[in-house]
Amino acid sequence: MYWTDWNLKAVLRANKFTGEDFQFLRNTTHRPYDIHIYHPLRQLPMENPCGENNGGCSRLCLLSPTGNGAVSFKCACPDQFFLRPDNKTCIANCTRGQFRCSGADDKCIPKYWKCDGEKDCADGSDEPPGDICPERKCRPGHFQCNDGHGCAAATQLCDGQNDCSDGDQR
Ligand SMILES: [Ca+2]
Ligand SMILES: [Ca+2]
Repeated sequence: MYWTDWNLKAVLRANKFTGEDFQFLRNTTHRPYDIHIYHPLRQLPMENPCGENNGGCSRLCLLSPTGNGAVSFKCACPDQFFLRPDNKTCIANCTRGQFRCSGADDKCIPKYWKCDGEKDCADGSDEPPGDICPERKCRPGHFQCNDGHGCAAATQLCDGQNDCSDGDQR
């Protein structure tokens, strides 16, 4: 038998016939409200179309009943992403003020994170090697003015104060 105890703040178990094998399964910080049982015998036998390769979905694979007992699925995307017409792949919905990371890590970052000296995309595409980024003179994470000298913190961007000699601050 398994139960929750509000005084002990724990999930417990014991033999339901003899009371033996009393055991703390887990101590909890708060009073545990209920417990859920997951066991293969409690599951309806079914094929899991999301089980292999995430159903071919790039992000979320959601199961849904069909009505005739079979299970269907559809791909879905988190917030700030939209589903491509292939109904499988999610694309980051980047705005003009954002930079799109390439590679498998399709996400949007603020444009000024590009060439800011810190790797923000998993594949580092925001900090490309070679001469694409101007030489860094500012601290990592700071905006570097186009003149190559001035630096501005994120809080100084577009705040109405000109912190670059050329006035360039996106
Ligand atoms: Ca960066
Ligand atoms: Ca400013």
